Amino acid sequence: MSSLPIGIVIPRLKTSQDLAAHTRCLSLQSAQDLGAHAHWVTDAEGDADTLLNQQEYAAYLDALLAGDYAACAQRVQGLIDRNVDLKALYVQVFERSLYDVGKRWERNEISVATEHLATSITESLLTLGYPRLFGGTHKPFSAVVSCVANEFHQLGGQMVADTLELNGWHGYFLGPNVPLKDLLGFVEDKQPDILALSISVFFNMPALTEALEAICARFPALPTFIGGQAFAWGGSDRVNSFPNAQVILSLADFESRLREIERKGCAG
Ligand code: B12
Repeated sequence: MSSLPIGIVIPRLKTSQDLAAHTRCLSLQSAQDLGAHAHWVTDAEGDADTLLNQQEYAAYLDALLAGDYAACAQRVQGLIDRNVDLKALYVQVFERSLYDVGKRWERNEISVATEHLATSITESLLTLGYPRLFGGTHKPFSAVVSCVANEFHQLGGQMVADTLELNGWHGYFLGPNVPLKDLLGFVEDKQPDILALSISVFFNMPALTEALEAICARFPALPTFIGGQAFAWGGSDRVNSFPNAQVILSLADFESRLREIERKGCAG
């Protein structure tokens, strides 16, 4: 633990007790997992108010929890009109608010119905950025994005697919709960440059491992990136041990990998 740059990765944890509490509640298994979790700690808590200040964010979250689509859409459209970075919008507003929704649901402060409503409003809000997202020209690169079998959390995967489009890649997003044999068949058919998998709940790790075994056997040269909140509970070492598989937790790091692949593709 002593080699972990805590001051850098978890800037918003104020005391060592905060850190201990987070570590306890998540049963983090390694420094790498803790570093991974820092992504969610920093994005979901604290005052990440680059796009929205605390007051604006609180108003947005209240509107989301109240099911007030128009108020949320007005706030988001205002940001899009200011030409903000869509990834920042995704992380600082959509991801952050859904993590806050999740916390309230976990504490029984809101019903499943309210959580579903907030999620469905957020899914609709993504489309406000689509005129900008799909307006550009495409590079000759493509990716398949999918949730593993039994994984129903699809917004992270959708954001990954949108990040591909933002970067001029063609993204095929298959959505939630994709059976392994169908995923393999689709990859065979499309021959993408990369595969990206999303996993949110830790109990789906066996499905992910099974998928990686099959993917490595059938497509040994296919770079496969895996991300999602499940890694806050561990598992990244196991996933990284597969050839060509790599855990990537943020959209920014994912973009860096796209750049690398573009460079290699152009050079080769
Ligand atoms: C909405 C929601 C649901 C919805 C999902 C609907 C939908 N259309 O997606 C439904 C109702 C289906 C659901 C079900 C369940 N859920 Co739920 N859910 C949520 C909630 C509130 C929001 C999820 C979300 O969209 N987040 C926002 C997205 C944008 O964040 P993200 O997925 O982390 O993605 C970001 C990054 O991780 C990254 N990323 C993600 N994937 C990838 C992939 C790559 C390659 C890369 C580079 C990056 C990347 O990019 C994104 C942007 O930064 C979360 C709370 C939370 N903390 O997220 C709980 C949460 C994920 N759910 C949870 C649970 C427990 C469940 C259930 C087990 C509940 C139950 N008892 O039935 C089931 C499991 C269903 C299943 N088999 O999958 C827990 C998971 C905890 C754990 N131990 O794993 C959470 C954290 C809630 C909590 N606080 O306890 N849920």
